[in-house]
Amino acid sequence: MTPITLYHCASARSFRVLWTLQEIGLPCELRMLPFPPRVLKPEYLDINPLGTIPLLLDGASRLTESAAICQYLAVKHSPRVMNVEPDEPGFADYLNFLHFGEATLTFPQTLVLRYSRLESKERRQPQVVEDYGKWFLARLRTLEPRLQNADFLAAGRFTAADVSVGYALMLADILGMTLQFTPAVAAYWRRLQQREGFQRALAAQDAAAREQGVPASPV
Ligand SMILES: N[C@@H](CCC(=O)N[C@@H](CS)C(=O)NCC(=O)O)C(=O)O
Repeated sequence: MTPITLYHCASARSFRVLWTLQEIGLPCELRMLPFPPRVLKPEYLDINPLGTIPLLLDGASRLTESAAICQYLAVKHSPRVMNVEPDEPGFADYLNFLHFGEATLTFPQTLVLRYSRLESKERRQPQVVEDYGKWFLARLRTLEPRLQNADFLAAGRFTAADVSVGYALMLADILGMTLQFTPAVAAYWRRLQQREGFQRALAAQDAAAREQGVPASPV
């Protein structure tokens, strides 16, 4: 059987996929790229014209959206564990938070990252950083009441929805925003980081980055 191949940059959104693979215990060929690949590894555009990561190849299947890939892996390989089935009470919450992680939380973070770190000094935009930082934190706060009453976001267990939202918390940590987390969100982030699957994903990206001569730290 052809192994699953994941194209990944250290601690970028593709970490969601690596984390899911580690939680499920699925082997993959991890191909590390420098960030941004379209500039630092232009031949990657031949494989993925979008130039973005993640890219997951699984036989004839080819996916480029991190939340969709987590859903794909969970439904195929982890029914009733990482995936929540339609007949379970947490199904709607599961899908909602799986997509909330990327579409609602990571979107404003991307603007913060870009205009505080990725752009050249002259093109940085402190107002954008402040406005979209507040936007992110306001949306994140909506999780507080839910996490005061539950350890995880859906179905009373750790699922791919937690990976999706958990990655947004990881990116917020990289961006230095954890002091602004509300108490239950902060405790949730501590809980997620203690998971063996999360630790294994960090170790796997570090080892692969070293072996492949790619930066192991995020931008
Ligand atoms: N919605 C997509 C976004 C993919 C994306 O924009 N990835 C970023 C890294 S976090 C990227 O590859 N940026 C490099 C670029 O746009 O050139 C997902 O969730 O996977």
